[in-house]
Amino acid sequence: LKHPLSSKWTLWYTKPPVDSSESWSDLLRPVTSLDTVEEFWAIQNGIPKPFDLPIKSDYHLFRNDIRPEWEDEANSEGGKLSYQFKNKRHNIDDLWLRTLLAVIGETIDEEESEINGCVLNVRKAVFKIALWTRTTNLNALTNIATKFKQVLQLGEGEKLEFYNHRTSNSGHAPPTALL
Ligand code: M7G
Repeated sequence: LKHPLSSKWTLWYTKPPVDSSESWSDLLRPVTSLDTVEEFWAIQNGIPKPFDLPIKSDYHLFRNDIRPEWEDEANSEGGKLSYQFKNKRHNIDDLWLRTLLAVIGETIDEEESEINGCVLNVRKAVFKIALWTRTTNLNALTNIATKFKQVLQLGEGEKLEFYNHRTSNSGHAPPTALL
C-alpha cells in the first residue's frame, strides 16, 4: 500500500562549481521525482543530509514540473521566504526535514497552495532554508510566515526575510519585507 501525496515533487541538486567556467544551469540537475510518502522516505534515507553536503551546494524540492528558477513562469511573479542561520544554534538536518515534511504534507497553506517549493543553500558559515511562493501577496505571505516559523521552531521575535524574485535576481537587493 502506498500513500499518495497531493502533488508530484521533484528533488533537484546544485553541485558546487569546480571552476568559474561552470554556469548556474550547468550545476543544477533534477535527481528524482516522488508522489508517495514511501518514496519520500526512501529518497530521504538514501541521500546525504544537509550537514554532510559541500559548501555551495543546494537542494531544491519543487512541485510538478516547476523548475527551481526565477525564470519559471510559476515563480516569476513570486518570491522566497527565507531563514538564514549559523548551524551552531540549530540542527540543520532536522530543520530541513521538518520543512520538507511541511511542504509535501501541505500543512503550511492547505488549499490552492502558494508554495511552489523549498530550497536549502549550504554556504560558507551559513545555511539558508526558503519557501518559494507563487505570488507576493502580503496577506498570504504573512500566514505562510507564521506557520513556517512554527515549522522552524523560531522564537516570538524572530523574523523571516521575504525576497521578491523580480528584485533579487538583479543583484544583492535587500529583503522586500520582514515577516
Ligand atoms: P543563490 O544560490 O540564490 O544565493 O544565488 P547565494 O547568493 O547565497 O549563493 C547565487 C547565484 O546563483 C545567483 O547570483 C545567480 O547567478 C545564480 N542563480 C540562483 N538562482 C536561484 C537562480 C535562478 O533562479 N536563475 C538563474 N538564472 N540563476 C540563478
